[in-house]
Amino acid sequence: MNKEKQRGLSTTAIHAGYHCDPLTGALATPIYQTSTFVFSSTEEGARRFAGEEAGYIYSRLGNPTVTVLEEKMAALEKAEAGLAFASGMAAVSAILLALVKTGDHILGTKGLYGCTYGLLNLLQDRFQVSYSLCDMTDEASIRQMLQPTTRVIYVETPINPTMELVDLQLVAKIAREIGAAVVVDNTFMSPYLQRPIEHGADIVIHSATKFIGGHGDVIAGVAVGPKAIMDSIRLTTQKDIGGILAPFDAYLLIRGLKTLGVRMDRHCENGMQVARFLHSHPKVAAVYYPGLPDFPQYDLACRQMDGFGGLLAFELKGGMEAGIRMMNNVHLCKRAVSLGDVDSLIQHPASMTHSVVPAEERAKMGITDGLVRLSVGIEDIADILEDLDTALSFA
Ligand code: LCS
Repeated sequence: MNKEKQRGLSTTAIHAGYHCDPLTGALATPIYQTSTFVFSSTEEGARRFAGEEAGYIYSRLGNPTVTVLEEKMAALEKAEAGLAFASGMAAVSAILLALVKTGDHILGTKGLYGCTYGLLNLLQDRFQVSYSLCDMTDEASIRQMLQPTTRVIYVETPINPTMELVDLQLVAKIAREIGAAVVVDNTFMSPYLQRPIEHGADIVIHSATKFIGGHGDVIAGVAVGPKAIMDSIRLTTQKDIGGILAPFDAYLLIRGLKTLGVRMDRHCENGMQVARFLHSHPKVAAVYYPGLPDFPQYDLACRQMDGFGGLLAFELKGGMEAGIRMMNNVHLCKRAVSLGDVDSLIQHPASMTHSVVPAEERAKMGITDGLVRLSVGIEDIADILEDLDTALSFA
């Protein structure tokens, strides 16, 4: 590992991957808004295409601004290499398509983001890659669901939106026994709060749209992992499907990453205060936040995560109707999907992010019709609590 890996995460987020422009001294990463790169000779072009010489060719194959982001994310996740994509789903699909072929099996966590669930169904229906979803809180149930053809164990932890956790070391141990790859979607935590590779995961994916960007102004994805695998994906499912990230969007993410540490600390502080407030509110039936001592996997959260984050889900005693009334009466918190922004965002998974999942599957995932998800932003906590308190008076 290089020197960046020894530094603190906030320092790494600011400095990794870029050391000021050698030509101009520019402190901020230049946006290389170019589709192609000029070769100094025909032979040089040929050598680059043959992989005999490093250097840029065409921005679908690599771009200097995007490279800075990829190196930052790899350094933060303690991975060897990274790849940036046009969206989180572009990252998820490029990784899964690179790892499986017809006849293989993917074992996923009991709950998954709605579009990831949609992709698994597409792979099954169109390409005969089967999948099963499994309660990974229990070793026996993981082992029971394995098949001889299981090539990938695909994990969200915390799971969107139920906040259930998965013990990454346990999953990695089982995966090693059967030679399967562990792919972890770390979107809910960011590398500041959880680094799955330290727990044995092979590949980590982010919807960088969320905490990595942090400001709600870019759709993007990142995957990091072993260099050999990332190099091969760059030349196959990334290059040939083509869901690559634009240089300006990479710049926005690089800029967002510079404040990752301070933003995440504040998300954690505010998340904990909102969780406590909801937990003691007479109209709230249940709060799902890993930082509450009565959260069923509180011990695992303390072991695996460096903070509890800004995401939580809750149910009201008045069920779905009360939830709708509450959501219709927030003002500071915005009714919107997405998460991890500086703005607080509230949404209803059953009718929004997970509406593509059939009702009976949603029930198995633990997504009740009354579940509300809140991504707690970094506004002043008194203002967030006041907004929620007022909205709850309508519930
Ligand atoms: N993985 C997770 C855990 C996600 O939450 C999302 C998006 C994705 C992958 C896909 O990333 P995208 O392509 O949107 O960058 N989650 C969303 C959500 O919960 N609300 O809106 C989008």
